[in-house]
Amino acid sequence: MTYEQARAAFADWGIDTEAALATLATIPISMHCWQGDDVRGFEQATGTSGGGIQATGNHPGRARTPDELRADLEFAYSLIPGKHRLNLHAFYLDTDESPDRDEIEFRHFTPWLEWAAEQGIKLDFNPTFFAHAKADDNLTLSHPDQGIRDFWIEHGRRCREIAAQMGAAQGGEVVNNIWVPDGSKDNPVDRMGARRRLETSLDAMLAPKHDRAHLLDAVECKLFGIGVEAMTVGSHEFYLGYAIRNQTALCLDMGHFHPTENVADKLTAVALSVQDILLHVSRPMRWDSDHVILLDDSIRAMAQEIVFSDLLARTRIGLDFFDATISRTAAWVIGVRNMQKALLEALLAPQDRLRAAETALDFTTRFILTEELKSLPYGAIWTEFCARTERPTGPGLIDALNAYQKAVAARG
Ligand code: RNT
Ligand code: ZN
Repeated sequence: MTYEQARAAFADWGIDTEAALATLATIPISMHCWQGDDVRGFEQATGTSGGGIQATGNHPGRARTPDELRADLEFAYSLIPGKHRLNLHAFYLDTDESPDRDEIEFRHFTPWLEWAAEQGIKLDFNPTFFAHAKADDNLTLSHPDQGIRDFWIEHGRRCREIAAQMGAAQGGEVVNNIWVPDGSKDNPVDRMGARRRLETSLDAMLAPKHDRAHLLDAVECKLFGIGVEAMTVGSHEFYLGYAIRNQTALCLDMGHFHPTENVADKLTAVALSVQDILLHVSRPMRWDSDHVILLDDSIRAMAQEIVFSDLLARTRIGLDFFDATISRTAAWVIGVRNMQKALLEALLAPQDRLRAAETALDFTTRFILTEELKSLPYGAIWTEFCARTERPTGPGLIDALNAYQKAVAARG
């Protein structure tokens, strides 16, 4: 089907495909750097991330240096329509020095800034509270030892400073997302103590004021992780309350809830109390497994909630998955494009009609509508979106992805 035919099919439903394409082109996705190297970072040549997060698989081609990672990113962005962001973790610093986490500075990230400016890509940032000897007990900001807490508070402060400087350099907001692995494998007896310590540490970390135009702090909750099955200190209730009290953004990671929970449903509920929302779009399979996102119902529901509830301006869309069993660049490309496809489908929905049926309690019509809409020619609109920005679809995409994978497979 040609674009013009598809356009007419949507016009029959009162939908303007040009308007949908124009909106889609303005939505940046913050692509996570850590899919490129299995969450290893550049502090040490080997090692695992710890903190209950783990990439599994040993596919050839992992980026081993900042230059390799940047080359992979450039390739990935070249296959993704639109301009997007890069979400950088602190342990991806690019420097000949070996600063500890409580010693990092803006200058350790200058090569990233320069590269991003060249590419026309804006950076987001994250302190790294894992993959470090002082995090081996899965305790950082809530550690009973004041010295360890102070170490991580200093790391967090420095990351906020770095993110704010990035924002100033880029001329806009940088999201700085705070996730700590803190928790307990077995039933703790002092949950309150741990939570009070986390709160006090976060308060100390967030005390220095930065220009809101350059820095948006976010906090990320979690239900559980491997090794912290009994309690996560920074649970959903903890951070929801914290974000409301302190006016930070709240990060909702789709893998951080019970598998039967509908994370898309949470968006509007928290939006009544929290101004800014960060998403970690992910795909949990039985646990927080961080599979590459599919164009599945959970992603569609999330996109629909953002669009239908008019939350585009208040929601920063970041991705969070890491799969080392397939081409890492293909994982990025397909993941980001899936998020865009889901947004496109939401933008192409006849909202007024759906709402009218619901308001009239005509659930039969709403049901018929949602099911009939599934057969509309979204693919032709997506292909047009890609064609206009000279991005391949179909066999051309497969060839490009496979050729790059072949070229990086020789990396040791
Ligand atoms: C871990 C969190 C967190 C990390 C990244 C690497 O469960 O989802 O966002 O995945 O910070
Ligand atoms: Zn996450």
